[in-house]
Amino acid sequence: MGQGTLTLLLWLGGGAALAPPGALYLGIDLSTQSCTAVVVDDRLDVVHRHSVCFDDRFPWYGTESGFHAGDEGRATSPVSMWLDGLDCVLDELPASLLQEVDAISFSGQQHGAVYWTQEAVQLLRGPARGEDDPEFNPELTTKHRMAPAPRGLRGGLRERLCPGAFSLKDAPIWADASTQDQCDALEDALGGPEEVAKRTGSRAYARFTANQMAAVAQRAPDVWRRTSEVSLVSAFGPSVLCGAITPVDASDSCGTNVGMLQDRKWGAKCTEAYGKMAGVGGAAEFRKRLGKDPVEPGTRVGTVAPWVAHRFGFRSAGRTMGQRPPSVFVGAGDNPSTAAGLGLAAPGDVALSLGTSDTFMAVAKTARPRVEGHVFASCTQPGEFLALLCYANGGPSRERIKRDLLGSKATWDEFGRAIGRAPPGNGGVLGLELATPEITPVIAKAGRFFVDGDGRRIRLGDGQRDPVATGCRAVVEGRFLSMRGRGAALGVDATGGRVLAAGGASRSPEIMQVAADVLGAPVYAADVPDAAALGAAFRAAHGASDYPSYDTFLSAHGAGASSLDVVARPRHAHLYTPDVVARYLRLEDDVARGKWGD
Ligand code: XUL
Repeated sequence: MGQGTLTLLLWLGGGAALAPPGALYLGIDLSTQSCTAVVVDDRLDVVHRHSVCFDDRFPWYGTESGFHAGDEGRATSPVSMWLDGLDCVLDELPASLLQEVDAISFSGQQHGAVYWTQEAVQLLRGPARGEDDPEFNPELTTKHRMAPAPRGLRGGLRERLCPGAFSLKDAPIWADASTQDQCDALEDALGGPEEVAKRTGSRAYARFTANQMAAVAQRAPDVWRRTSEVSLVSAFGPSVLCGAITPVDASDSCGTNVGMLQDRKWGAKCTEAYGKMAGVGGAAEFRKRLGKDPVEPGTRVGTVAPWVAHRFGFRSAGRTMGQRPPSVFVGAGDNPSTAAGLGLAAPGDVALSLGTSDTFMAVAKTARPRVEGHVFASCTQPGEFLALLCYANGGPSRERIKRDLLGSKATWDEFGRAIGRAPPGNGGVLGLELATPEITPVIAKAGRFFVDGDGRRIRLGDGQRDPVATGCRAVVEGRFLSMRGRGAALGVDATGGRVLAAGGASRSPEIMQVAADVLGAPVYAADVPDAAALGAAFRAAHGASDYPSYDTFLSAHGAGASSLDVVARPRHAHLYTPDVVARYLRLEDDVARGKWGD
């Protein structure tokens, strides 16, 4: 009996229902660099994927890797660019698929947020029946977006919502490092970094949303005054589709420093501390802007609004008898959503995501928050957790060493071949490449830091036989050595388990071999590169099902971790001893403590 027949029988039989036959589920990832949609069918097989890269499609916004780096560590993305990305992705999905979509969920870059005005509620709601608004031209498609839309061109998400719905046109994002003062004030108010970590899952981090909000209040009183509510990116997408501001999930609320890890509400003590910061105007003012308390994973937060359904061709109530618009399930941060897409569930398995930022994570039944790293609520299993290390210098640092050593036109294949030329263990040479300031550990400035096997500082080119190979291998080995050393304390440990890899760099066999050797476990790769969007599609399908457990839901469909292929097995693990790991952590710590000078 084929899987399809089985699905149908189980569904008709009325047991723990698999997804209804013919149903489609849409996952959308609003990430730093792109907006990506993945559609899965009732067997959770991917039937379509589509991605819009912000820099390439909307060059007039002038972003690099999807954001603007400003002074003093600031980093923002234009909200209107996110709306254009969402608009394009939905507009370019085949209409025949959108018509069959039953449920939708989102993944969003963590920590970033949009600032809504009072007017947003009205603008989001749109015309009641979707089609009756003469002001807006529903025929306008994203084909028009091959160039900047002329002023007054109506019809798209941006034209409807910008500028009126937002008090801040450039949203602070996770790459922002400018709010250390707010972080210090929070830690002082609560009694130190450990206290903040115990409550919120992380010590105060500059990129976390509440610190960003307090900084906006201080720097731009007018913006703060006009802000009625703030939504994390993972709640922004659902709000646009539902035509109403929808709540955030408990996992993403843990990326704010004001969401409580254990009781999953906005925390009163933190709110009080923020309320006292310059410009905020008191705890009540701060609390008001956080909106509704976070909700548990799997919560249905609404249905697609009539005007959105009309614009993109989703099913809409009232057009045909008995037709229901797609349900929208609460979004989640991109890292938890990636874990969901990889089906990360078994103890011992860790997820390795190598994108703009590099992350290393594992699920946990109990939380062990520490001063370094993060613990978030799980986005799939109420009551469980996800421990995570995040490095800001993922893709950008590999990109920089590749460009500097191999030239601006060098491909990732050439980078891989260079790694392959240097021996595993790199003759003792260790390296740290920082294209931007780092968050794990916190390092305030970019730079290139290399030591030889005796811990002496070296410069690439001074005496190595093949400095290009040594440099490329050092940077890749270094990241995994750091993850192994720092992850163990947080409970993210691959030994004896598996490494489930995702993200751009997971496509390089050489990088994956280094991961297997250094982390000491076989590496499995998801055959879908867009694990965060896939996780969102899986979560939507699970939300629409009556399976209580996400993991049983995935395994009933033969999806998730069990379906991944092994891409590298440890071959040289014995070379990466605890001593090598300790040497690497020392290198990072020395740089973090400023021992390398300027
Ligand atoms: C996680 C973090 C990044 C962003 C990237 O804490 O800051 O991984 O989620 O989108």
